[in-house]
Amino acid sequence: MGKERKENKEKSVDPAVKKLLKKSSREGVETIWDRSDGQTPHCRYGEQGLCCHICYMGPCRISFKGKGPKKGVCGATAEVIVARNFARMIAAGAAAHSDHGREVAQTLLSAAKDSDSGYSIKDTNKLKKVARVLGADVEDRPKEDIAFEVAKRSIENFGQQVGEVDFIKNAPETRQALWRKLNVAPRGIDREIVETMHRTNMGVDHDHQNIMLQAARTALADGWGGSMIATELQDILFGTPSPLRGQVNLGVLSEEDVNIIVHGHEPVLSEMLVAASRDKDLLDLAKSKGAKGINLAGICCTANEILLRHGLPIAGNILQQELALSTGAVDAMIVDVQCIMPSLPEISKYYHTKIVSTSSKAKIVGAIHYEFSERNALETAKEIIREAIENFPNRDNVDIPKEKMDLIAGFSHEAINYMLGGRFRESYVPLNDNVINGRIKGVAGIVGCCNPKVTHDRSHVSLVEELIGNNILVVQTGCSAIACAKAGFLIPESAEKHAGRGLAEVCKAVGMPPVLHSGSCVDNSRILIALSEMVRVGGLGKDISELPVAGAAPEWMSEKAISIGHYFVASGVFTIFGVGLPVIGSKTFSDHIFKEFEKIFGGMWATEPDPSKMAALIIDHINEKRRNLGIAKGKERVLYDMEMRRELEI
Ligand code: NFS
Repeated sequence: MGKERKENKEKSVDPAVKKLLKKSSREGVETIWDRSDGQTPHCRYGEQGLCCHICYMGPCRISFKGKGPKKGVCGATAEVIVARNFARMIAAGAAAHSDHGREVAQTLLSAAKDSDSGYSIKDTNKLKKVARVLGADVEDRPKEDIAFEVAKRSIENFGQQVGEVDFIKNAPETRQALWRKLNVAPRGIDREIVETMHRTNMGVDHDHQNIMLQAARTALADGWGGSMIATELQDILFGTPSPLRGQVNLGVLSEEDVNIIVHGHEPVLSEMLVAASRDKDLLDLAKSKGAKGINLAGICCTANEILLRHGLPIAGNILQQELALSTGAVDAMIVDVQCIMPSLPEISKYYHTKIVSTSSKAKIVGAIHYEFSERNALETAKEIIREAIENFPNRDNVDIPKEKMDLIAGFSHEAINYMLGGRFRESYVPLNDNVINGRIKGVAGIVGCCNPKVTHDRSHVSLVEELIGNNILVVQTGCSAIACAKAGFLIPESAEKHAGRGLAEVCKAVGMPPVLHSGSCVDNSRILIALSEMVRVGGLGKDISELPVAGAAPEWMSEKAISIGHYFVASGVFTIFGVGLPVIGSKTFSDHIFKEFEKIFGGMWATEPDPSKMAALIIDHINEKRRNLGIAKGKERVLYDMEMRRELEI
């Protein structure tokens, strides 16, 4: 792989990336692809999950070749080593998502308590809906009181020692019953993460199956806990997304405006930057420096957040963060937490960009630090934007690629409900009906990162193209959504061009694209709720595991993706990861999560690096679920009569 990768592998399918890679190379700027090449061949023990550095009697490795060691120094077998490593990835991923959720809950608490906090409650309907799930009284109470209780109860979900995380009540009854039977219903978010870290210490849990049950409880504490708290409470604070138009790719940067990129994950920061970027004094200051205005664009999941709620442009996904600087047109890149490369200040030395860190949890040597909190949010946001404006005249060596693409985003669970059922009878019934009649064969959640070990964006784009061509409706989040948006799949016209006949008919009737952008990675919780709603509406079985659905992360790299994968599997979804999985070093462990898991959870893991084979696995799985439901034979094309049209009309 290493040799092939260095010499033949295309680095990206995105022309904007290719152009800027040439520019970077000409200018002697080292990028992630250079460093990735420098790491090849990757350590095989690490790639297969067979390296153990949990204690210092090692590090140990397991080798199945010749006389190499078959056990760690302590006696740990391959399956124990792999299980501990995998569970720790899940705990780390769950911690990242959940800490994000905690910040949001604390922001909601400030908004409820303190009218000067700079944050307020934007979506009262959502507030009431969430409050009801949490068992809070909503009648005749000021919204601040309800919000206070929602925030407090959400914060308690983190430290709770017994009981159950509240939002698992959003899952179908049968699924909740299974979790209780297996003893994996999460008690408290922090508790499950801590217990996984304890159990995977040297000398504690030595049963790979038992470790994976706790890992499931931890992942569920993420998907149905921390991530869901992040999504639901962000909707309350910043508004529930509904479909809107936007633009994507590095061509959204402007020669005439002050370009500010906001990069990271938490909208608590980006929402304030959006507000500050519209400040009249700052706009005047920008003009006084020779700029036309202020252009705020995003990278990574923060990009998805500001797109979904404000229609602001996305400059790119994770692998484009360094290249954005290479355009020479970014006056400041403002970062908070997660997926931020430590190389940014180094690259900024070649250009004029200021890298601004804002979280006490995430400082970078070489960046300017502006501490950001709910208390000083707007003022800090304005100061940072002022830095960017002052930097505008220092631009030099500007070369912005022309590539940019339109997209529609904002398909929250609520928006899908409304879009399909209309204002007066919001419902998933039309979706289920179209799945039952075979126009839509099934639904696939295609999510996750990009990874320089494989061609950037290629697997996302080719997998999604094949799925929609086979009448599978695709729901997306994270960097995968950005990849497919750049390829032009997220506009309604793409139904005509790329979707199969049945799916195209539905898209046309509703006016939606065949690929629905649902948000950032914490918004994968929206997909969990959508799946639960499909079960609740009826006709497709009693549990998520019976639905003709699947999930995939074709270019994953982050521990967060592993946590997402595991909570989808533990929720009953067949989930495939591309690139590779650090588990294949143990056949016993791989068989457990690739095969035996289906009998335990009704969902299982798979790994397949080839996007076309991945598509085939998803299509086969969906067809099998359709056969089990007795809906395998989709009706031949039926011309719409008036009643069917009404059903599909908004
Ligand atoms: Ni998700 Fe968002 Fe992208 Fe991967 Fe990183 S930005 S939280 S982890 S790389 S999809």
